Amino acid sequence: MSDFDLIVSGGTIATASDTFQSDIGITNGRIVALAEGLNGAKATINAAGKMVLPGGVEAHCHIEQESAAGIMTADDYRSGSISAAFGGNTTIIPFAAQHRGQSLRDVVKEYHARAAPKSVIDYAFHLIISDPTDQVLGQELPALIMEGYTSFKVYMTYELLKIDDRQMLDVLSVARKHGAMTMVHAENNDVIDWLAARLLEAGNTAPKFHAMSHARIAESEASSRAIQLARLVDTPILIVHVSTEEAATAILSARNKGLKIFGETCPQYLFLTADDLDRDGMDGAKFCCSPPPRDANDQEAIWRGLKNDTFQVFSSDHAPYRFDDTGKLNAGPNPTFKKIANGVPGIELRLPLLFSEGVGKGQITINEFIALTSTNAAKIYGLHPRKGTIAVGSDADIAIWDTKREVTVTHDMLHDNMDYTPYEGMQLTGWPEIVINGGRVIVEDGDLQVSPGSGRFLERKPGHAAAVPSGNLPLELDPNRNFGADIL
Ligand code: DUC
Ligand code: ZN
Ligand code: ZN
Repeated sequence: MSDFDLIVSGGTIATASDTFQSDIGITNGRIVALAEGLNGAKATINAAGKMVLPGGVEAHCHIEQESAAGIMTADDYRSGSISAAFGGNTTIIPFAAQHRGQSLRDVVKEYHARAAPKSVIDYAFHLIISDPTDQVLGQELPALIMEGYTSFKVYMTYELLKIDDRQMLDVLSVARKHGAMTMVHAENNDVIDWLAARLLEAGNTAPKFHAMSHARIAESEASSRAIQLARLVDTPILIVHVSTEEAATAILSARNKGLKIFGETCPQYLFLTADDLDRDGMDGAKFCCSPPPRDANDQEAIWRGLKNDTFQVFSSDHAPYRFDDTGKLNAGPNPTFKKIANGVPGIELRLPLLFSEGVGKGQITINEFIALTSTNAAKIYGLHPRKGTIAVGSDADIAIWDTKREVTVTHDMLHDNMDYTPYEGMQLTGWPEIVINGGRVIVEDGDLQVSPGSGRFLERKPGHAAAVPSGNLPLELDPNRNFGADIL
């Protein structure tokens, strides 16, 4: 009789903290042994000469989600999860997005119906709260947190999604009371609208003006404000998709005061700039996302932030809108920058981009890479240690990488349902070749090995947000930190 269902033998394992040689013994979807010289399995994968890493946890992606303007993403749970899997991911946490007037409970039900028959990898949902009514704040949200929907995103911009500061305080206090994590899209809506109105009045309609209207001040002001609101309520927040040096500095300085402020950034802020929005004709629309890509100085600051613990999470913010009338050009072939669907794809390239340009070029270590792309997200969103590491007892979620493989990125090689990639032509070194989720080999030999619907929904427990380590100093060092907490 075999001891194990599967052994991964001979590889070099790396986690967020260690790099070591070991075989991995897998039974019933979990890692049950880490030792050299394991044998006795129904199947063995020889990983000699390869790096064996925890599968990626993609914690910010928009899949089968309608935008507030009613545009559906190009990827559904089938293509989105398959593309994620080919990119070395074993868990996705997309959004179940509430639009105004909708019951959160109904939204969650709908997203389960979308994901369950189609996802090929494990998944959880963050909620998007755009309508924090008394019913939502008093009943639906607390009940959903208790049922395991323990993270949600709020928007400080987008006319149809944004909440005001008072509503933000309400949401944060529910998060505090029930132990949930709040993700914040931090951009000042009035600044953006004011600038956009003036640009349009002057006839400046091209995609590049999207970047101008989303001024960096809009992001840094809103980030600082969100930090102060979180400080007032005394609850953690995570500021998503940070693009500027100023916003990164605000996060790091809050962390250095011991506040539980977390930061996320994305490939578009390392590898694209505002100049990409100024490509010929409407091509710049392919690069319109919010916040927009910035400049070389910001790119450097974002790299620094990945190294110095400003950012704990590196996500794709995969928001796939095709370059046609179903997506980017939904409002016609020549829309003003205000009418271009916001978002860029990146779910399959997130890990190869950061591996090649970060680990390969000495910007970050392999262990930092794993922390940023898997372990920290699993911790912050309540999935660790089941997800995000290679350890006895964890799910067997593993990506086996050929760290020497050279790849020239073309859209054709990707598995999403898009018609372009912003990273076309980039030369990358290192690629995930075999991907295992819950002990199932899901990608091997360039092929998908499992059926849609075989991914599992991941239940989470509330309270994890309070347990996540905070910034660099002990909490007591900020004397004002608890202001307001006692009245909530
Ligand atoms: N901005 C968001 O806030 N969400 C999706 C994509 C984008 O560009
Ligand atoms: Zn956002
Ligand atoms: Zn997003």
